[in-house]
Amino acid sequence: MKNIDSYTHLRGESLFVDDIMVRRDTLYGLVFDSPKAHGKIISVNYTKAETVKGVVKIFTYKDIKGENQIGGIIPDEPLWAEHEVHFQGMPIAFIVAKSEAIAKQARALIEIEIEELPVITTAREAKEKGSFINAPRSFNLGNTDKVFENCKHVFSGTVFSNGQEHLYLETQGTYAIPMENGNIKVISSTQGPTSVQKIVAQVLGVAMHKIEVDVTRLGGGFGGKEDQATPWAVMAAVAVQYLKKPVKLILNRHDDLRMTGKRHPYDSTFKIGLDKDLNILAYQVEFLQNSGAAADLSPAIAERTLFHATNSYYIPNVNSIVHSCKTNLPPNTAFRGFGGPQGMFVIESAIALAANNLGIDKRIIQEKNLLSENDEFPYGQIATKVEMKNSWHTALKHFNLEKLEKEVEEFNKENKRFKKGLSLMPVTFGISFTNTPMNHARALVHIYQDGSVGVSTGAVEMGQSVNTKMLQVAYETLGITPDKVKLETTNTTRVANTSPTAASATADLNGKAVLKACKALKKRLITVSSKMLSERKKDIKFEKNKVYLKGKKTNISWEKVVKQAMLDRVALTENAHYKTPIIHFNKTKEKGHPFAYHVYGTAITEVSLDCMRGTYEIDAVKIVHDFGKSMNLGIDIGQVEGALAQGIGWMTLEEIAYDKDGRLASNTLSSYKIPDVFSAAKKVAIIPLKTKGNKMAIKKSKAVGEPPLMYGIGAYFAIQRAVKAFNPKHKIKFHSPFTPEKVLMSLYEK
Ligand code: MTE
Ligand code: LUZ
Ligand code: MOS
Repeated sequence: MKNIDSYTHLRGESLFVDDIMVRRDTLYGLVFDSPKAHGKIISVNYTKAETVKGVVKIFTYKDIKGENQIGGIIPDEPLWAEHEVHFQGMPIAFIVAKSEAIAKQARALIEIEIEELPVITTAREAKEKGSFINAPRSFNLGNTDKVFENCKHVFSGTVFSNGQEHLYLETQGTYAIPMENGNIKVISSTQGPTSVQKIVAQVLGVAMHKIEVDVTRLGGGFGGKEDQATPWAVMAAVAVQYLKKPVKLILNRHDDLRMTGKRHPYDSTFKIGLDKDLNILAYQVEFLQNSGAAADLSPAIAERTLFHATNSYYIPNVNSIVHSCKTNLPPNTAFRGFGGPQGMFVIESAIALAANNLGIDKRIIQEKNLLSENDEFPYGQIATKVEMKNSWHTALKHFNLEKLEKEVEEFNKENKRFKKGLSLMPVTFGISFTNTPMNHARALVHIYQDGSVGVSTGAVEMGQSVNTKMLQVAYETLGITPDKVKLETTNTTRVANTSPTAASATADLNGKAVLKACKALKKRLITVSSKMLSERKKDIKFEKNKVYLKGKKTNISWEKVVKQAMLDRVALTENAHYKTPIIHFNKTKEKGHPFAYHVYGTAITEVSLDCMRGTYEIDAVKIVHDFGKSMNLGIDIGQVEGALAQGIGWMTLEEIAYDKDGRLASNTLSSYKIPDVFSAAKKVAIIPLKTKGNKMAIKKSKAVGEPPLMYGIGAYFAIQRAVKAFNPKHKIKFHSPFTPEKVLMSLYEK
């Protein structure tokens, strides 16, 4: 089944926040933000700005009726700065005017005096100065200290991975509308409608039921709208509360790039110990997460880094620790993989260093240590239904790795200016919010009296096609045709208290709720049909809008049954709740069973390097991926392709640069390079791994949104191999992205 949005997308008819019809009295907002990364606000003079014709009001923290607080996990983030600023781009005031152009004019006239304080931009510096968001977390298994002493080989090193801009095509935005009695409707481009509702209520000082949040779809989120869609919605709502007029705020790309957080840069150090047979016996790692100026989702992201610190390997002795370091950058936030990629890059680097120093292929160490059935993760979960080795060996065989390796070797022998490199990247990613209480969802399903169906869930459509999957679950379960089902907008008055659309778990959680609701409705309608036919319930089935008796089509249609149900006064609405069974986690012991299941896969990456220019091409990425039993392979393959491009971009091109004053230097698309058609892999082959699927996944179709991003890590190591083939003296480093500039330096390093 095609993505149900493809028709309107192609015709430009899909609605995003900026496409919503606005009321005639709508006002437009613009954020005034801090020009300095750290300091005390001495004075702000709004007088000149306020006199600009068309400016209605400039809002500051003084206009807040409730709390000036938007922190989700830790209450450490004001909506608008009061007496201090902590990053460049930190919101200070909100200009509301008759048009955005007027608001822009006014913004330029605001005068601010700041007494500057020392600026921290790196995690390492923050750690040295003792600047942290919260206490560190540590996951441990076995006894590393003792085991390192007995290791034949021990290597240690440092790893840096940079941040990443989400670059959703639709920037952050909201449209807030006053209803009657002080109620406000907030249309938002958010992954978390309930968090928007909750924080709006908290800042306005009103009850949550006064705030209705509605989301049609997002022009991409990628984690960037899990928490950071909230402030804009809140600002507009504060203005609506005061002015009683609709207020619209769509960030322009410059404001969005400057004011919002990104993927967290990580500074890490590791020590890895192997025995003579290349078994990894011990692994010690310290992660310094550059959290930015407020917590945002950093503590949860730090936690997931620890969960994925050993990636797809079984290591019996692990000592891992993560510090969330407070710096003067915009608060960094969720980004596809949620700290997992950062953790995996470090273990892959550790293995690459060991292999390099031992003069062997990285693949040998990887293969030797792959996760097996019943292995214990450092967080206590026992790995079951493990598909790691299956995906690895399938990839080796299906794509004939031996031949590929020989070809690369021969190519490198024959060519001087061009070199090729190969790498393998295994991925093991846990599915579930690591915070157990978040793993629940609801669905509200109406069957209308003409037999058509409306489905509401807590899932937000952001391009990942979750609505298509929800529709598939509904029509297949009810036994009707897809055209009978409509997916409604995500709305807090229809489905309340939802978790954000995140953690790749949305289709599982909401889909299971849809399944439950539809099963309950079908049961009632089977009862109605059994009366109509005077036959036993268990002999009746619905299929494609027809009633079947003992496998034979009857002359009774779905519509007829629904009509009869109305006459019999049968409830044609169902509201179902689903919570993931089994999972639990003890944060004191740092042990438990946090994931419903894991997703596995292996990627082979082939690159060609131009050793004169330092430029490279990704020739091919060949993937064997564990989809479980995919319920929509077209959509799922699309997710793998998109995530892969994003992962390769993070590892190779996308270079976030803040200067020492905390100013975003890469603040345009001419200074921040995102993957394009030239940098995309020339060939991408994706083979679904044959498995029995997993019952914890919706229709045994495993979550797919985030795991494939980490295949992109393979690009780093493939390029590294090609560099090494040209310049054996090159001392390998782990500092991503591996931009052509860095590659060129490495090629001619002595
Ligand atoms: N795909 C598209 N097209 N756009 C997006 O914003 N977000 C990703 C992934 N795939 C995203 C996407 C992220 S970060 C997550 S967590 C999942 O989708 C969320 O959706 P799911 O839980 O339905 O997989
Ligand atoms: N968000 C969250 C996430 O709150 N918890 C998670 O575990 C998570 N994982 C991936 C992406 N977003
Ligand atoms: Mo995705 S980082 O869970 O929004």
